[in-house]
Amino acid sequence: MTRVFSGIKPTGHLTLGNYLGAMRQWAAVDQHRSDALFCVVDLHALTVDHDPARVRRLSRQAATLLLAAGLDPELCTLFVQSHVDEHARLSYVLECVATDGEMRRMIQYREKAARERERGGSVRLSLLTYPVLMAADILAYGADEVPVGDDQAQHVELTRDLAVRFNQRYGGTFVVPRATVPKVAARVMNLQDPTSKMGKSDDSGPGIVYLLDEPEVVRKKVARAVTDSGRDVVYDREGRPGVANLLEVLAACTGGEPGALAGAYGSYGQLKKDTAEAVVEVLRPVRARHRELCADPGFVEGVLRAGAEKARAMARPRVDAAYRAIGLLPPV
Ligand code: AQP
Repeated sequence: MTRVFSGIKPTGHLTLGNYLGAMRQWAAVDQHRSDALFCVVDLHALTVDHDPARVRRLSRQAATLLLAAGLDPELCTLFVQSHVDEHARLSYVLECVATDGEMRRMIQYREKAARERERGGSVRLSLLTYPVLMAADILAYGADEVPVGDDQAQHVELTRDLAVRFNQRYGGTFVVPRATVPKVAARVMNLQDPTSKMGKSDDSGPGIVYLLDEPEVVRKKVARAVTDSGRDVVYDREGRPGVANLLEVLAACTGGEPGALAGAYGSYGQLKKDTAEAVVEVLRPVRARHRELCADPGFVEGVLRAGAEKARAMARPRVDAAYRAIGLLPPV
């Protein structure tokens, strides 16, 4: 059976981008057709300036929202990365296979490092090595597929390179995974700056729809979305990124196709209204289930405990094999 692994980083409140680009697909498709593992990758949240209490809170919230979005612990394994030591163990070994040039070429590193510097901060070494830890997350489980939004495709490509290189040098240890990117909403853009991705750790609040936003807040954010200078509704990602983003969100929420939807609108106003309502409807059941789960924190904890145990048992043999293959003496 195909094994699928994917993760979500507790660096902020989860967004519509996380939902449409990843979580929805995990719940509706991936967990049903594969042996699937989903992880709150909290170690990755330490790669930028962070508040410890907030990371803990967001980690619990992300796990709760994943369940609210439809992940079923009977069908998949849901756990927190730092609860399974194998991720950090394997990451070090993979650092001995990766090169610093590869790390410095990663687009996300360059963008995030530039942002840190602009804010006058320093860049953590872990931000540079982040893709290696991500490779460890995936390779520890022998995952065949990694469903991600297209912003993460480059990291999965690096994971493939590291797996191939390790296997060639030290013997076949890792499965070489591939990224699977959704056909719609692979990159939901910021409503205030439609040339940038809607990212949960961005500062621009009004441009980001959070999964837990009240319906009125969603309506306001969509109503204020930046559109383009023209008046007619056409689907043109390059020339009209703001309208294209709204059409893509509407299409992702209603099952339509952005180009075809464009023809149905004569004005931006109606497009915004319909997009806002479609988003509110898509998020309604997630918010309702999230409320129920918050009333039963013991359930979420139980899921995470069982998930970590299962994940540990799955990862340990392969990580032990990698340690042996690369030349480390097994414990006596
Ligand atoms: N805007 C987006 N559109 C489509 N997919 C997205 N994803 C994230 N943003 C969008 C997908 O959600 C999954 C989990 O993402 P992540 O939390 O691991 O990290 P990220 O890609 O770095 O997401 P953010 O929200 O932008 O976080 P920050 O701001 O902290 O960097 C992934 O599959 C991702 O592709």
